Amino acid sequence: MQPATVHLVIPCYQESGRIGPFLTELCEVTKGLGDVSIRVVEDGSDAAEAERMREIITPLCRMHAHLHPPLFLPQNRGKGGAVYAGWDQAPEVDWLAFVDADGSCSATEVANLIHLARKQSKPETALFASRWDQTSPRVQRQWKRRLMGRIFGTLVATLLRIPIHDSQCGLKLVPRTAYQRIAPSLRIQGFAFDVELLAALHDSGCGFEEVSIAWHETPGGHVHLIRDSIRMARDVVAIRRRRGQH
Ligand SMILES: Nc1nc2c(ncn2[C@@H]2O[C@H](COP(=O)(O)OP(=O)(O)OP(=O)(O)O)[C@@H](O)[C@H]2O)c(=O)[nH]1
Ligand SMILES: [Mg+2]
Repeated sequence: MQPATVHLVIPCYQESGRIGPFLTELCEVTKGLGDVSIRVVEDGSDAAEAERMREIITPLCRMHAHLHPPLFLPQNRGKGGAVYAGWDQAPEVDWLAFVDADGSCSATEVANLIHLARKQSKPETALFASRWDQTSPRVQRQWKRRLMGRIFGTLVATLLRIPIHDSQCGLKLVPRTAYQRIAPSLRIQGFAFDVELLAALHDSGCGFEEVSIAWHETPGGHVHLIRDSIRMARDVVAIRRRRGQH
């Protein structure tokens, strides 16, 4: 039997300094899996940055047929906007996925989650990588991010009444049919897009599973702990309102 097809998007904003080693490893690790395609979506960085990304990605595309040419968005949309732009390019695969560009979640973890998706016998279940076991030595994060992650996870679970610990981990696999069903309702393009995606999947009857992974924080992150957390908390309240929760 043919393995389920997977399209993996890497959303990037100002990532030329970090993506090279991770993308190289990811291409190597996934080429043996078969029926996995990868696309970098460059989210409206400036022309010099786009050029640097081309210089890194073009030689890798020549070596790996499953690495598609990058998609350059003319304007910055935000992480969610970039993920969705990439997913919309693959309307026929079985699984849509994304992974962060910085390699905090290794290529091996990506391969493990793909294996798990392919073994999945349950109907329509999304796989969300998770750093929920924050005491595990496999999860290396600064204490500030650990704490914020825990507070935000509790906020999401409580306000939306969805039993999740870590909605923000940068690796997820979603059944394509489930995504297409909910795509017209998705509004959030920034860092809280995963929360809206989770809520919409849940409300549409698609299950989800949190899969504990190893995580090694990489310096140079874009998420501003205070400013982005406030924005994201507001987004969670807006999602709750749109769901008609009181
Ligand atoms: N497309 C797009 N991607 C973005 C944007 N900002 C961040 N990203 C991507 O989102 C992913 C996660 O961002 P990071 O910078 O790794 O976030 P972080 O501050 O390290 O936070 P954690 O990884 O959760 O610890 C990376 O692949 C980024 O390139 C944006 O405006 N647009
Ligand atoms: Mg990161």
